[in-house]
Amino acid sequence: MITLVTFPEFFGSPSASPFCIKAEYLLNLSKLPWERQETNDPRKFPKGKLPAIVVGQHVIGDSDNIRTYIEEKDINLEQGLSAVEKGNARAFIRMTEEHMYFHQALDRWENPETWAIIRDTYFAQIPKLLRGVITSGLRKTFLKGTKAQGLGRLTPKERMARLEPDLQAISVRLTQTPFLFGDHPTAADASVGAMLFAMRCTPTETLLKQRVHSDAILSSYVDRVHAALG
Ligand SMILES: N[C@@H](CCC(=O)N[C@@H](CS)C(=O)NCC(=O)O)C(=O)O
Repeated sequence: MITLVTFPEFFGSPSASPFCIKAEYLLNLSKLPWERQETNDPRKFPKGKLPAIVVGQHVIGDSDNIRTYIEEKDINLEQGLSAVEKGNARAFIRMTEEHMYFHQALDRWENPETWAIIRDTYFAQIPKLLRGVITSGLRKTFLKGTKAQGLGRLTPKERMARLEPDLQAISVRLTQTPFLFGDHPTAADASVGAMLFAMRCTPTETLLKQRVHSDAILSSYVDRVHAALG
């Protein structure tokens, strides 16, 4: 049996991490049996991050490695895609995970109003006396990383302008077919659907949340991917 180790549910989405949601979607797409184990502490998992799967004695961290594990079992997560579509799918996954992810995470961790809610709900299990110190350390480290990455230097409005072409690229595909590469979900939908879901479940009305929530194409896509793979 595969055990998926994941951050817990977050404001109506299956996990606080879009990568954990993606892993859940990939496992469901694979139809392999699996069970869920929740933790808030990723420190003892590979690279100190989640998701990870535990299979017997093996611990496999990173959603991309989880995908490889599934594909090594001769399970096709891109059924029906041509070589060119597979190349395009890879580019969509990279756009989502290496660019859109930072927008999604900044939307939660930077905005003081949103952050206060997350600190006092998501991190509520940390005793109140310690919570402020621990969580502000986590936040400081995260924001420092986004300054180095670059997006952390932009205002929320500038970030929205930077993100818009990515959202358009997704939308334009979805005007053709219900999923990114056809009538059925594939690995790219697991990444993109999970990231948009994460953007849509931010607990305050940020520009980013409103953008995804009010977009009929994107929002119905989030629901469709979740209905198929959640
Ligand atoms: N490339 C990794 C990214 C995973 C990742 O960034 N996980 C974050 C949550 S979204 C994490 O575990 N962060 C914990 C930490 O940095 O302490 C994947 O695809 O699984």
